[in-house]
Amino acid sequence: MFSEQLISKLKKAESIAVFTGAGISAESGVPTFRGENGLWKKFRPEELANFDAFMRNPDLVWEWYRYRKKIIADIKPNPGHYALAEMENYHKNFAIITQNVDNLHRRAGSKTVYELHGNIERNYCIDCRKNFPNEKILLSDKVPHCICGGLVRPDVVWFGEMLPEDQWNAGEAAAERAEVFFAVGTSAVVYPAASLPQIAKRAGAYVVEVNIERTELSYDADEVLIGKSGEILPKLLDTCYKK
Ligand code: BJW
Ligand code: ZN
Repeated sequence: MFSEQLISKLKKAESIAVFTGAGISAESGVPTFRGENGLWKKFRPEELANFDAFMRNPDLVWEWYRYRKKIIADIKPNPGHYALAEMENYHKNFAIITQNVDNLHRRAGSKTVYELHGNIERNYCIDCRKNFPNEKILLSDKVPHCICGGLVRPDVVWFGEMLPEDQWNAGEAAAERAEVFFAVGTSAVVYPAASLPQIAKRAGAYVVEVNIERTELSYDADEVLIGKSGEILPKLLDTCYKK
C-alpha cells in the first residue's frame, strides 16, 4: 500500500508537515463542507460563512454555529488524529497545519498545531474583541451580545477575511521545511490554504495525499493513498514507524 520511497523517506525525515481538512474529522462524526454528505448541501456557504451575512442575519449564522459547536462537544478524535499525534514523537520537526476549527488534533495529543481557519470553541466581541467562553454561549439560544453591546461571533475565518498571520506564517514555514508533506481529507479548493501543497512541493517535499477520492491535488501529488484517513494513517504508523 505504501511505496518503498515513502517508507524510506519517513524513516530518515527530520521535518514533516501534515495539512488537514474536514475529511480527517468525518469518521468522528463531523460533517464535511462539500461532497455527498457535506454541510454546504443544507446551507449555502455565502449565506453563512461571511461577515456581511452575519450582520444581515446573525440568528441564522448563530443557529448554524451552535449546531456545529454541539456536535463537536459530543464527539472524540478518531484513529487518524491519534496516529498523527503519535507520529510527532518520531521527528525533530512535525507540524499539523489544519483548516479545521474543531480542536480535535489537540484533543488527540498533537502539540504543534497551526489553525488556519480559527477555532470554533472560541468567540469574541466584534466591537471590543473581548473573548467569550463557549459554555456561556451554549447556555442560551439567543444571539450572544457583549457587555459593550457588540455582537459576539465565533473565532473562525470567513470568506473574504485574512487568515491569522502568525498561524499562516508558521504553517507556510513548516510546508517549506518539510521533507514529506501530507494532505489529508481536504478538497483543496479554499485559498490561500490550498496553496500549501504547491509551496511544499516547490521547496522539494515529497507530497502524499490521503483522501477517499481523487481531488485537484492528486495530479501534483507524488503519491495518492485512496481510503479513509482513520484507516490509512494508523496503517502508516504500523508499517513505517513500528517495523
Ligand atoms: C475524507 C474522508 C475520510 C471525506 N478520510 N478523506 C474567487 C471568488 C471569491 C473568493 C475567492 C476567489 N478566489 C479565491 C478566493 C478567496 C477565498 C477562496 O478560496 N474561495 C474559493 C472557494 C474560490 N478564500 C478566502 O476568502 C480566504 N481568505 C482570503 O483569501 O483572504 C484574503 C482576502 C481578503 C479580503 C478579500 C479577499 C481575499 C478565507 C477562507 C476561509 C474559509 N473558511 C471556511 C469556514 C471556516 C469556519 C467554519 O468552519 O465555519 O473554512 S470555508 C470551509 O472550507 C472551511 C474549511 O476549512 C475550508 C476547506 O474545506 P475542506 O477542509 O477542504 O473540506 P471539504 O468538505 O471541502 O473537503 C473534505 C474532503 O475530505 C473531501 O475531499 C472528501 O473526499 C474528503 N473525505 N471523508 C479522508 N474519512
Ligand atoms: Zn464588546
